[in-house]
Amino acid sequence: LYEWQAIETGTGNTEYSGQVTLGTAPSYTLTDTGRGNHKTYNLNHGTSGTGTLFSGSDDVWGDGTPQNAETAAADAHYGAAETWDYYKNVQGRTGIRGDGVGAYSRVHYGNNYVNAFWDDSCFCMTYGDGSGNAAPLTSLDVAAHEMTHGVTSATAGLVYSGESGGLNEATSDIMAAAVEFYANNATDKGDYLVGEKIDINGNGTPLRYMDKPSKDGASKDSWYSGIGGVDVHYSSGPANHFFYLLSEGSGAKTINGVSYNSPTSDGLPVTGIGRDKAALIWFKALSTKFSSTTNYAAARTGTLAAAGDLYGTTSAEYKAVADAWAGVNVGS
Ligand code: ASN
Ligand code: ZN
Repeated sequence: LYEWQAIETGTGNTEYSGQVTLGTAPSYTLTDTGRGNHKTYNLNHGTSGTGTLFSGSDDVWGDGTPQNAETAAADAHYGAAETWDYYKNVQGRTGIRGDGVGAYSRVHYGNNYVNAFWDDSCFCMTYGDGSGNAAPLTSLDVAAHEMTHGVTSATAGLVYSGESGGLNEATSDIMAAAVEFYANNATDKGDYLVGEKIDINGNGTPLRYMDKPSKDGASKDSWYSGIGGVDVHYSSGPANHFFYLLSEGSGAKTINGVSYNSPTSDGLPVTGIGRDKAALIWFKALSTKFSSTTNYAAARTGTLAAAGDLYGTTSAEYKAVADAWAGVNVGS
């Protein structure tokens, strides 16, 4: 009869995702009335409070350059909207807590701040402007990564240290890839790279690679006893690798112009089931099987249970989950 839709009247000239439409409120603020009133604020180099809600005399935001203060806001607002839409339309979850309530974003945090972060206490995410205040950390995958930390807190609550910390980080990378493919943005196409747009290394390389995590020089490709002692942004590697293998399978492949090669630790091939099914399995495991202390062995059990619920225990999907975990040295 009637489908309620987000109202998108704004035009965002983003730095990383080209020209996009934005959800705004009349005459005019960055308040996404179709998505839980998610708002975007300008910290203007401050480090506390909410700063100032972005407002303007027209409904055009940013000019695509970091010199224009609205540009980072347009990127952040767009990233929040795509993440909202992904969780709502694909995973059936409305809002980070599943209660329909929007979070908020803060951009232009501090000076030369080369990071972005989610904070449960403000239910908000924050973005630095990067090195020289010139490379904001506001790309779509970073936005989805940070907001997913909020989703993880509201669901499994994976403790942010040891193996559960690696799984927490991997969950953010996995869902960031899922959101990026879902958004299908012509300027920032879906990939299994993390942070490829923000040039955080200054040489064009991404922050992380999901097909072969060790390509970043620090992440682990496979589980080993003692991986719990590694920084969570690197102990995430086996789970990111698992997700790539489950989605795309082992071996060489080019997707949206990016070449991947994903060898398994056991040398056995994995046949992928596609990223849409893989993300459904991961999110179902996160939201109904994992707990705060889930480790790699338990993540295997939980994702197998999720695959069994979704596709049956005799399905090709169930077998692929087992094969992909074996490919990163988890399981029997
Ligand atoms: N950007 C980092 C992350 O989301 C912030 C942190 O260390 N938690 O992982
Ligand atoms: Zn993170």
